[in-house]
Amino acid sequence: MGIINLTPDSFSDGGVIAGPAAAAERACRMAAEGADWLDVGGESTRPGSSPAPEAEELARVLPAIAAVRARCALPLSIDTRKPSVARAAMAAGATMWNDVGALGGHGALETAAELGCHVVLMHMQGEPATMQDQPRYENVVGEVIAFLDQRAQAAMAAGVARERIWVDPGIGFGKTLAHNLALLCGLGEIAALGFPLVFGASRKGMIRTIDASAGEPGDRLGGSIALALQAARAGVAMVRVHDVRETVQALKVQAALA
Ligand code: HH2
Repeated sequence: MGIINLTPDSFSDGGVIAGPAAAAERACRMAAEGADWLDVGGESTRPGSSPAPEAEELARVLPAIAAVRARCALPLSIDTRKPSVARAAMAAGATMWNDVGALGGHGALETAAELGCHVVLMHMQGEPATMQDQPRYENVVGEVIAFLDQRAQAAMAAGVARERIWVDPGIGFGKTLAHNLALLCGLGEIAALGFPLVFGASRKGMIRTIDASAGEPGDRLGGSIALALQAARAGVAMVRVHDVRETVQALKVQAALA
């Protein structure tokens, strides 16, 4: 899954994709590089970020989705916590709702059921503004599994079809390095819930915590690929990445070695 951020403030690529034409250009490139899905986002959820106003988020993502749709046939996901944005994105051609809030927002479950789209339910402890202040768990893998299970059950009870549900442990969302590493080791247990797993660690801060020389997010390609390969070995169905070409190449080589 290739990331297309239309945000001025995303942690790694804020402001890089400046509008619909640039989004379509990036989408075509990612399609040629081997992406299977594209995830369009108009609100940063990096640690310390503030929510984007709805009108702003819509103005960022809708023209971009239309421009991407016009040039590229790949299925599109919308990365949003707002039901209104998800609804508008589906009307514009997206077919997946990637919600870092796991459909916890007001009316989100009902909207997802009504839209009939794929949903990604992601685990986050706290809110982006403060989630990295002091993340705490007794048993991070167990707590993430219990949360994802509860959200999947709630989605199904609201009418979301089981086969449309994906789950994601939410690397870096209210987690220390130790928590993230424990989740990587626990991916097999999370997969045992029976839903396909999405995994996103591309360019994230855990790589800098391991390698202090990787201060800039753009300097974290090696770590991003190492994490994507480990996730794929553990059975993850989809890795969410900024660097599609390099990740696809690494995954192909790993598959050939198996
Ligand atoms: N990570 C980010 C955003 N959305 N969605 C899922 N399902 N899983 C993730 O790990 C995930 C996500 C954060 O990364 P990015 O979009 O690059 O940054 P920002 O939130 O600053 O726009």
